[in-house]
Amino acid sequence: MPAPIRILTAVPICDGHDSAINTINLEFIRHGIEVVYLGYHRYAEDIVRAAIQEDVRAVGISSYNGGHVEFFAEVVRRLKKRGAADIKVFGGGGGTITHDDQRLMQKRGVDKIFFAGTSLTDMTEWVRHRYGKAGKRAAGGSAEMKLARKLTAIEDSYATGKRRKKSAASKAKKSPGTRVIGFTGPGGAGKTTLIDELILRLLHREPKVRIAILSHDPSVVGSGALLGDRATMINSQDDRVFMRSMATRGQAGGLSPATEDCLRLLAQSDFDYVIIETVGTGQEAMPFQTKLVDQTVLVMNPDYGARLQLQKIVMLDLADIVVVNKSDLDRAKTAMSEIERRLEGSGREQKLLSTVAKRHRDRGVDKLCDLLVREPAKKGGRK
Ligand code: B12
Repeated sequence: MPAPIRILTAVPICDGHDSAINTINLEFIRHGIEVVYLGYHRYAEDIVRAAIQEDVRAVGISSYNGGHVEFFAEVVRRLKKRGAADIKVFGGGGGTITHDDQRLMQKRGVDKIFFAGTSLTDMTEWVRHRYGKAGKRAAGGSAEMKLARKLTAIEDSYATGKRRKKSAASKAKKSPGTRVIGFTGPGGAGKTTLIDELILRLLHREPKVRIAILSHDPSVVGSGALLGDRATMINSQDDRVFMRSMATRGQAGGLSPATEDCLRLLAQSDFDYVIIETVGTGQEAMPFQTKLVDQTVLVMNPDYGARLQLQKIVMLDLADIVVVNKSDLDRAKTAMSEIERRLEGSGREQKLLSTVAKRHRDRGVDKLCDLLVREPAKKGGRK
């Protein structure tokens, strides 16, 4: 099996027309493509950084509010400047991009523009044909680009069944200054928003901090996946954050077959924090069965049903910290006291916090951040 094609899609700055790209994303993933969706109202630089970190074959831009000739060309120019000219740029914008514009855009390095009336099938076929094989990679590149390519090599070696024998380096322990934090919990609990708020705090607290995020989304029928966490993680689109989105590629339990190797690589790299987020998990999930993870956080929604449900959630026995997010909801107080009683039975010292991650400057998120920051002794002298 060849590894799935990975592309990144986005809508430019000052443009909120996302309905076209949402439709196109779904068609792509139904045909086996993994789409990292960055969202709308995005800067050229955010698109370029994400494309390099995600090591995608191409960037698809959907543009309706004008300025497309300059914007597409700016993305091409910045990719080239960063040594990533092998990442191609294509896109569309029905009633806005003209044929004359297209000619100009192609002169400036844009691969292809699709016009109104093109069928979803034709666009998908074109992408599969044009980007089906990895193009020639430019030699060299930044440390970030090299890391991104190594992650792709690991993922692809699993996808193609050619998983390499673990080298001594891959078995090596993580870097002593790196703290690895695992986040899990059911879908809709607000894990991604909570992590993004934590990243914001870490970036403010530690001016030189470097953070990696390994974020997972489920693969769907036909092996494509919509990797959409970047669209929520606005604060994490920063030069000090290296984010990689992974599809589960058929594995149950919240992570991908390649996760452990990818996590190990990140934990051996020069990051202060590595944050790993599972897909929305079920009651039986125990995703962090690796010594690489230092702390685990279970994020819950107050609406989990009857108290009896809590007895069935395995992670309530295993998590170091349990967070009841969305604690502005009516049921939050009851949830806190029911979960507190449930944790008493685990026989472990666990912390319980309530947060409202969507609220700016939420005190609960501040407290969680305090619990997660490295103690000075563990800093490893990197700064
Ligand atoms: C739907 C729509 C809206 C919706 C958007 C909903 C949403 N969440 O997306 C609403 C009503 C909110 C809206 C608002 C506005 N809109 Co409006 N909108 C449209 C409309 C009618 C359709 C766009 C669309 O989604 N088409 C559906 C897609 C699937 O089809 P398509 O556009 O033909 O695209 C084809 C290809 O281009 C390709 N494609 C498109 N993108 C991509 C990306 C990739 C990667 C690929 C491979 C292919 C591809 O796919 C299709 C294949 O057939 C267009 C008019 C038009 N006919 O284009 C105006 C239009 C884009 N809007 C316009 C304007 C002015 C606005 C507003 C500024 C109005 C206002 N004053 O408030 C706001 C701005 C909103 C914002 N925040 O940016 C203008 C833009 C004019 C310009 N650039 O000069 C247009 C052209 C209408 C017009 N003729 O005046 N809009």
